[in-house]
Amino acid sequence: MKAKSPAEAIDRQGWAASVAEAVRRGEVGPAARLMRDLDDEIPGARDGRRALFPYTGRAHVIGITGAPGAGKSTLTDQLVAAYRERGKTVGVVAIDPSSPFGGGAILGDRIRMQRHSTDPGVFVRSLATRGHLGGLSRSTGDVVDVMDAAGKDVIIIETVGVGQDELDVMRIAHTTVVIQVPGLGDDIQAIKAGILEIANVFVVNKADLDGADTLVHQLSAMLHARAPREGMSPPEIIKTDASRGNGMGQLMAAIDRHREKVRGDDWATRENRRLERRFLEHLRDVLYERGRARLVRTSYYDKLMSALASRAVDPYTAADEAASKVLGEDRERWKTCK
Ligand SMILES: Nc1nc2c(ncn2[C@@H]2O[C@H](COP(=O)(O)OP(=O)(O)O)[C@@H](O)[C@H]2O)c(=O)[nH]1
Ligand SMILES: [Mg+2]
Repeated sequence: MKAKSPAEAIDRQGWAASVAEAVRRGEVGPAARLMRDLDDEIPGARDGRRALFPYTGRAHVIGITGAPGAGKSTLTDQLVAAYRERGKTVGVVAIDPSSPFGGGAILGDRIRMQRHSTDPGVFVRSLATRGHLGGLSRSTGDVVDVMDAAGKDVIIIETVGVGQDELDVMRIAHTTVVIQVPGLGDDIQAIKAGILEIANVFVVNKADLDGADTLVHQLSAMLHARAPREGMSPPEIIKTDASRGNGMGQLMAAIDRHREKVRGDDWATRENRRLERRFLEHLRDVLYERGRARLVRTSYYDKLMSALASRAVDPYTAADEAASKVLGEDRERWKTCK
């Protein structure tokens, strides 16, 4: 980026402060624009994010995951309604399986969410999975921060239900809800190992269909068979029929109980660890981007690539040496080429 003149810098700070103020007052336009600019990685949006950050950390963030078709959107919509009835304001981050130009699934979700669109207590934002590494969790974290600073009490993240990005995204949530549905045969096998580790509440949705009780029993047996983590009771299992809104009260109560549990003694430590993890994720990206940019411009890089091509060096040694070079470590370590 070009160096900014002092006047420009002051301007930008002034702009960021006014955006932050508008977002905190709950103005929808500035919040929506900031979310969009952060998702598009517009450099100026970072100033807005910086100005907002001190006002984040209040909302309870709920992640909802489960296979496509399990009823995540239906359940999210019902939860929004139920929280609104309790007077809570809600943000929804819907992670979209298709490109922004796609159709189908998103359109259905939009129509479903429509009934909340005129409610100032609800903010819905969808994010496209563009398949970029780490980008999804960054965008999700950014959007959650903006909604949090805007004063939303509860923020629900609805994920796609497939892919590795999923786990990173779910780590942003304080309470992770994993949805299972009966009738998929050997469903338990379909639970991803990582998801099991991060599930705080299980929902057996479509409880109106056959096999719901069997699934509850299977899940319960599986959860009790696992070695319990220090002082943690196994996740609760709640039956819902999201299409009719049944079970929402029980689900909210289970989420509340989990919330109370995590807001206990270790809350500050956990939150600090969460922030550290987020910092380290970005550090990884930033170091890689900058290091790579710095490296590829050098003649050293060309030499290293030639050495690699002739198999004089293996990719691991080459990467190790290149890292030493970028980090300005001892020249002795650049054994392959100088
Ligand atoms: N029978 C039944 N169908 C449901 C229930 N919840 C959702 N559905 C239906 O399942 C389909 C997929 O729901 P959707 O919320 O889009 O799933 P998502 O892909 O996980 O977001 C839709 O046709 C819903 O109407 C339920 O509790 N019972
Ligand atoms: Mg959906």
